[in-house]
Amino acid sequence: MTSPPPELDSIRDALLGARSVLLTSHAHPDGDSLGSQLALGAALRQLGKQVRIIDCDPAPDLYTFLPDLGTIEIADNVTDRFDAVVVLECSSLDRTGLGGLDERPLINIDHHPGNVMYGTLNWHDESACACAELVSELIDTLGVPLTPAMATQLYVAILTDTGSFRHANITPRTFTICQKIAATGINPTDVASQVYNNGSLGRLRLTGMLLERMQLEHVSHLIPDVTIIHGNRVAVLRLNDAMLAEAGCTPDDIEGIVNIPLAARDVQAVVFFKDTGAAMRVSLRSKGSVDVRQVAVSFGGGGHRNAAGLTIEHPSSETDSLVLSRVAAAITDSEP
Ligand SMILES: [Mn+2]
Repeated sequence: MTSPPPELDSIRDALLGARSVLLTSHAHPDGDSLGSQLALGAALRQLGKQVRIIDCDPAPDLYTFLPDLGTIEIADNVTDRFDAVVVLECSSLDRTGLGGLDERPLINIDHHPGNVMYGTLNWHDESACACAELVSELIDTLGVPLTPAMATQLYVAILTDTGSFRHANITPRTFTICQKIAATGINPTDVASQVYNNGSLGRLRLTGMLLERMQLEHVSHLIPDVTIIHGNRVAVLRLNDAMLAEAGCTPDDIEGIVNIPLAARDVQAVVFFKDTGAAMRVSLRSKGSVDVRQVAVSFGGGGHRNAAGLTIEHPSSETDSLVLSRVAAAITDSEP
């Protein structure tokens, strides 16, 4: 276990001294952003703070079961004044998609590589498996005991951000926090069932369609000067609105499907192209030391080494090929 970072005390003092607090997180919320905001919000409310949570996008339907999800407001802009603003899970302020945050006292709490330290106070810890790990320590430091609702929120964040305890950055701290979560009496099996066994039939149909049409690329085909045949290292999934309609799905139903091809031993990386009409959203996943974050960053995106994303404003077959060749290069680079 590492000792508490000095930032934690400053952040605690800033929050204890504030009467009104705004919490926000990134666009296209995920389990970690939602769980982290809701649990910290609940803790601050217990301390008598006036708390508002404002995100620019609504939560995916999957998370409807999260306690107090309805307290999150959706807006593009913040006009009211707050004594403190906490930005969770964002490597830069523009990730919030929220205007009007610029001149406020900002507390930046994040675990993404490449955080640009935009806050007045910054707590950036890449070793955390989820932002919720940091939030959980903050709640502890604030002296607020975990309620079952907060425990559920934090558990969903950790469960989803670690891909059900499979990804990197799972440390003794992760299990210490999960021990505290389980000690509140919540049933982790029930929570996991809500997250993973609660999808629509449309999602199941869509999964079948995506896998049926999956392309498997040979690294040697993607990088002309590589002569060794590396096998089916890159799995490529492509989604468009017509497929969503045919399967009877909403874009919410896609969450998590990108990880499925990693189940095959040969596959080292997944590229998921989502044609959203105007821009192309691309999700990248990889195994081990294959760094797809660098690929995402080269297109103005970001994320983690094994899970990253980017948006291509003017998609074309050339940009698609460029993404694939850079992913192939990331695989080649990862090999000794
Ligand atoms: Mn996260």
